[in-house]
Amino acid sequence: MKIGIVCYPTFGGSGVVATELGMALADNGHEVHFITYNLPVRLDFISHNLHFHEVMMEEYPLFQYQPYELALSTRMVEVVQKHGLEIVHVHYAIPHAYAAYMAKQMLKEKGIDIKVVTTLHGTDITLVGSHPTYKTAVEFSINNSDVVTTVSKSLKEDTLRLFNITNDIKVIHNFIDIEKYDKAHAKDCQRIALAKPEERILTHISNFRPVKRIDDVIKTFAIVRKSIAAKLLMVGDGPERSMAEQLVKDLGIKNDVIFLGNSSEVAELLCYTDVFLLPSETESFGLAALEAMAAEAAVISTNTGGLPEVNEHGVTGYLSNIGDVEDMANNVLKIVKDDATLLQFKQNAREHTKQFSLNNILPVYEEIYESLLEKVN
Ligand code: GMT
Repeated sequence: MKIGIVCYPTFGGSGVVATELGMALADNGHEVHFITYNLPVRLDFISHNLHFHEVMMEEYPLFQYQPYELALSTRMVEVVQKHGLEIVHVHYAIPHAYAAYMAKQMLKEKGIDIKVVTTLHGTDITLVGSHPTYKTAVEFSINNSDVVTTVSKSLKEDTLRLFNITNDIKVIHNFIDIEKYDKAHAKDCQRIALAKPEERILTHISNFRPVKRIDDVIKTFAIVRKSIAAKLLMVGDGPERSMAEQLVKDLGIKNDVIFLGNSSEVAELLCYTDVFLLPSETESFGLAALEAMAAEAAVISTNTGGLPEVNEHGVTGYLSNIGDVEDMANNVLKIVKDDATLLQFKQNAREHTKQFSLNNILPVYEEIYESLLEKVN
């Protein structure tokens, strides 16, 4: 099949899922075309099956805001026509689903019936999409996509609760290529470079936005640090980073917290991790937690959104109420109290990820594309 993928090419989860999906589809023999404003950060190869088309913006003094949707839909029309794409799969509704709808209408005038699959990822529904500024357009583009998917049951419920949805919504959980994490494990994991043998390693990875509650990561670690020797790895960057660095200083734990910035070597960094912290305010799925679990890390998270679908309480880690840093710290201590308990949680976490393996989820997307094309023929 010839498939276009539209996503944010950054470190955010929706871009990661879209990129991993595109690479897996190309690996499976499909022709995949990424249509984005930059090369996606996780795109680690370009093959004869994998293509990248940059969305170019034209500056003009009249524009206070650049009309990105126009540039994107124009580029989609060009790429679909030039390469004979059959499907465009957009990740994150804003503005991608809207731009895809416009492209579909423009192509219809040229006698081309392009099918649009929209995958909703989270904040495009919960924090941003349902805001009155965007709600009407988001609702319209969801209802006018050929297929709509959400990355968790919880996000489907949120979508139905927040919008007037007339379209069917399929739940397709996010996935990971588990083997990638095997390879990282097989390499010599140089744990000693970051922590002493007796120290436990806690990790947080995100885009450091307020929704991630970075201060709770640090407060949880500060409580844990009072009882045991440990290091905290902070991976990522974003608006809350300077607040986080200041809080670390204020709490007197500067020597035990390492800020590593953005990294595309996530599997390699996670191979050090004992416990992954994700105390988010809301999380439609929590891909970062799943990646950590694949690398054999236990997960301490909040119990919001789709997190209970990923992190099994008392098995792969623990779930706490939002903001309950005492509970989160106690849960960390329960897990790391001895090597045998820690090992059990780590093994459970790894085992649990198998149901989210790429090999299980990829055929589900392929079936959706195939059924859309059967409707055309
Ligand atoms: O919140 C992020 O880290 C980025 C955001 C995105 O759209 O890039 O993530 C959302 O999509 C991810 C992939 O489906 C999910 O794993 C995240 O839970 C979701 N974030 C939120 O719902 C806050």
